[in-house]
Amino acid sequence: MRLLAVLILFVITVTPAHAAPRIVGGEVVDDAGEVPWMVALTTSSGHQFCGGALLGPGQVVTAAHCVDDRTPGSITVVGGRLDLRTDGGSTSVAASYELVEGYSTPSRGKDIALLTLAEPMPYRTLPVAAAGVHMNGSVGVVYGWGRQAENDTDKSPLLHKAYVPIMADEQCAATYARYDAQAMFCAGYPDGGIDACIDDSGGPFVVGGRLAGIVSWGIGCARPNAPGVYTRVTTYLNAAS
Ligand code: 4AZ
Repeated sequence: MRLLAVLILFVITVTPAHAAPRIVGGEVVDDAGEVPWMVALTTSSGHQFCGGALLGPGQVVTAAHCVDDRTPGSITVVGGRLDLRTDGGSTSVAASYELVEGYSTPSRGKDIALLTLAEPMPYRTLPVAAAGVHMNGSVGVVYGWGRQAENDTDKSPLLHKAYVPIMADEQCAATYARYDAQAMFCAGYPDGGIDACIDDSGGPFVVGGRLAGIVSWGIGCARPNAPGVYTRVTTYLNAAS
């Protein structure tokens, strides 16, 4: 009887990360009203390569590394569409984008870009977190259409989300020599299992309904002691007052 109980517990605790590996270890977002500001960045042929969020009707925030080797006109932004197999919502090419002066690679920080859309979108925008908001230990929600496992080249056409706690700076610095607490924060579990992954980059990390982070980098996906690294948005953007 005791063995059975242990086995059942084992199955319950071990199953989610393996049987439902989305984002990695997340779940499908099925209420569009939860994420009106979520956008996908795609090529002109519709291949999704990053996420982003609407900050204004004609303004999208994403990661610098999502766009810096592309021309604005080659980036099609898709809004109002959870299932990328459909043609719901609306699309616009980027008219231009801005990077932070001195951006080079994600692990050196400044991994944020603002895109201006050729056609504004009619969706509710995502407010930016206030500077100085208490972050450590807060659980955020990360959204994306990226890989569901590190070595899984398959990705879902459905938007996924995962709940991940923000880690203390010291913990993150112990893993990543390049960690810069002004430019970044880490989120994840010591045992891994739940994380953002390839093609989730640029997507929003939301704390209390506000944009606090942008999927930026990490070592692999959902590995133990290798949390996801996010751009610390409050360093680069001001909350509207
Ligand atoms: C990437 O290569 C990437 N686990 C995104 C997120 C993370 C790692 C890599 C975080 O786009």
